[in-house]
Amino acid sequence: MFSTLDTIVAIATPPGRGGIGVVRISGPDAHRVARELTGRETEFQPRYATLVTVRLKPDTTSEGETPAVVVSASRRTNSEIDQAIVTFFPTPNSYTGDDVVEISAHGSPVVLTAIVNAAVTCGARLAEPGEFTLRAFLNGRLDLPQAEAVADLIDASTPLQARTAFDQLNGTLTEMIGAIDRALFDLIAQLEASIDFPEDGYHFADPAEIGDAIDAIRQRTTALLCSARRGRLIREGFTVAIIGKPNVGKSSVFNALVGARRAIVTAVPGTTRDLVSETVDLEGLRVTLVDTAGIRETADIVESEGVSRSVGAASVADLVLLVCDLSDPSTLDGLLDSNAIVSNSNIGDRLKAVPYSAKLLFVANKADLARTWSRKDAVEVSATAGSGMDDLRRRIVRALDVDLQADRPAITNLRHIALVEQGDRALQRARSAVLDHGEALPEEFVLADLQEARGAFEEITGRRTSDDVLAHIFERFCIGK
Ligand SMILES: Nc1nc2c(ncn2[C@@H]2O[C@H](COP(=O)(O)OP(=O)(O)OP(=O)(O)O)[C@@H](O)[C@H]2O)c(=O)[nH]1
Ligand SMILES: [Mg+2]
Repeated sequence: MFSTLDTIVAIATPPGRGGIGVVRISGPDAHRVARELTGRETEFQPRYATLVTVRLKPDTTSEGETPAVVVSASRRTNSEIDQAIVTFFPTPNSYTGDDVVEISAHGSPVVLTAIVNAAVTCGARLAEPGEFTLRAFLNGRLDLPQAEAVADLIDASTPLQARTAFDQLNGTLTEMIGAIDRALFDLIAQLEASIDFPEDGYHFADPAEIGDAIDAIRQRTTALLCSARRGRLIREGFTVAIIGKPNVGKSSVFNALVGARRAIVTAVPGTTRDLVSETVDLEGLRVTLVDTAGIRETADIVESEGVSRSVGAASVADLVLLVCDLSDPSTLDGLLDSNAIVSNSNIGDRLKAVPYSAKLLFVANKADLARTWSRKDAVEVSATAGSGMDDLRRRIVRALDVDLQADRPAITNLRHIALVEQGDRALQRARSAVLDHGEALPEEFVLADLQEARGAFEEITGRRTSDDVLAHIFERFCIGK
């Protein structure tokens, strides 16, 4: 599956049109393919921008025709695709570690596809998604967290996400895991010596010393795990569901937060039937807003399904915005009992089904109309006039309770978090084995736990990762990355 022996090609820039588009070729034949594509007699100078004319191979200008040995002047002109800049990065100093050629042509999908097809005719193979980065990993140019950081950096939708991904690409996490691994290695070596050479006095590996050493390693794992929740939220973002009775202005609040007329707004109660979601950047946090159907008892089966979906969306959200209408006190009815959304009314019952582990933010909309009620804990806004929206954004971020000023977390990815937890549990077991046995240190037991911990950390960096895990990680990438 993971062959690195052939030469791969793909468009590395996003689909669509632009000033420049880049075709990337990587592998042992990259340089030859580039020379054939450009009809160049001499070698490309490494890491120099060289202006070239890219052309189709003569025998590919018209399909099925006998390849012409002598190319006429007009045929040669016909076969020219574009003027481009070629940059050649010889192995090992390239992105993938193989020979890499990047052809920067004009950013037209037609031109770029023609260049890719021409490269295939010259012997290159179309790259699989993530295959360039996979090669970088297999060639030791990046470790696994760094390869994963490439995908995160490309996917980032807020500056904070981009910075945390860049830290990981720079090796912050790699360095922390490396330090843990080195400490574990020393400890394991000491215990193994104690088992293997008891007569040399190693036998008396001091339990207190071993215990202290494990504690020191656990300090590092605990620190990593402490920042993990914040890291995961920065990377994956939050879901905020907008809930309330029909016609209170949920879709209007949603549109105002998104900054576009994304959801349909009408004066007819029951306008929204399905969930509508959109991702926005709120003070650096990636937030997926979900607009929902107004909650009421209804005989309409479409609306009723919509109401069920609203309840479902509220139950999985990190934060629920409960929207009510300041001009209509009945929009509060049955929704709130002191601070929680609980009541005996039918509507309240539907909402009672929502496990409100999620936080709740109370939004009083239509502040531009005559006020019929007020609540201290409500954020007053007018979605149509735009008043109070900045305050609402701030309150949402505050309610999500992420400290944006704190240091950027080193660990953000669920796979890494699970493995650090696994390593930490093994360390805890090793620690209790040391404690439980006092002076008679059960080296074998402690050793087995420490080895398991080490295995988990090596799985993070990719030193011990199965093909399945790799395939899963690189599936996330798109072609050309
Ligand atoms: N005056 C005023 N009218 C508003 C405001 N927000 C929404 N409206 C009006 O209220 C009506 C309902 O707005 P929507 O945003 O569709 O309400 P909704 O809660 O999504 O309604 P459903 O989807 O039917 O549950 C529309 O006529 C809006 O123009 C506001 O802040 N002030
Ligand atoms: Mg609506």
